Amino acid sequence: MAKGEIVAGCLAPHPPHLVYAENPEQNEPASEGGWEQLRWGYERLRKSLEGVDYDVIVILSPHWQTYIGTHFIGVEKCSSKSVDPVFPNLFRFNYDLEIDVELAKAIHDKAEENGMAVKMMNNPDFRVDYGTLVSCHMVRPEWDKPIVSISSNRSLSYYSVEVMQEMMLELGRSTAKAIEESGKKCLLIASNSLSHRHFVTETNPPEDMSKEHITSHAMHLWDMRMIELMREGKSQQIIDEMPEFCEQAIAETDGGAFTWLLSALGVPKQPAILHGYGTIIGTGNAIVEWPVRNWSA
Ligand code: 2X7
Ligand code: FE2
Repeated sequence: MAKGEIVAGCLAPHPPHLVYAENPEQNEPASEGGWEQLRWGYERLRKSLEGVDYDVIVILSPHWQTYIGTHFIGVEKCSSKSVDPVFPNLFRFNYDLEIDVELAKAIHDKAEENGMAVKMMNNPDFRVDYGTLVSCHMVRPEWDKPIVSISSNRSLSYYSVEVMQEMMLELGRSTAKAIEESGKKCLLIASNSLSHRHFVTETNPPEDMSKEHITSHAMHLWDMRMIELMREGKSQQIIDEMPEFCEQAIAETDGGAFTWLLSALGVPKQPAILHGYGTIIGTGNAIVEWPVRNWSA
């Protein structure tokens, strides 16, 4: 069997506003658009992935929070309605998706072999979190690929950012190894915003772009710093600066997804491609791709 591979890694943020603004048939609320800068960024990412052959999407979302270990959905078909608890006015999304349980179990087993606390989630009534749904929809609205859904172990809240980093670095290595052994071609997604300080009131309508901006200059500076490091291929420096970034920018990287992604990609020195940046209710969001398929061995 040929070795499996990661065809690309993506930073793909999940504010429900993006799906709301797209007006897909799965979502109940209707909008007049909004957040075009980011939606055009997603368009560029989809264009870049057009024609790339892959079998499965592997995604880690900070909105499936687990406190004892990392969990993996172990149910083959998930179908229900997801309502965002904070923005039920924007996101009431009907989904019907397939899980690659075989690959999920392979990553689970590899992580366990390497000393991590892990669990397969076998509840058939489990509601898939909106972070996973939004990022997957924006990257691949056709919903024609199975996914592997990985929880965010809240080791940062329970222990410290350093513990979170160590665990996500190991989970990333285990993910890469399991993928290699599976023979499958995978697209990896870290589903998170960058700076994450948001406004506490909503405009009317929510898509009024005359009110949308970053919450503070400090958040802007942090986002730009992180994006420049990605564009320069300085992944190790990103990992080294992650504790300050998480603390000072209240960054959503606290869920571990970004560290996991960089680790699974082998802490790349190759430059990432920025497809778009924009704010959503004051938070900073970047759509970034690491086109691993184009890198020579
Ligand atoms: O989950 C989110 C987010 N990360 C950022 C902004 C707004 C809503 O939801
Ligand atoms: Fe979020």
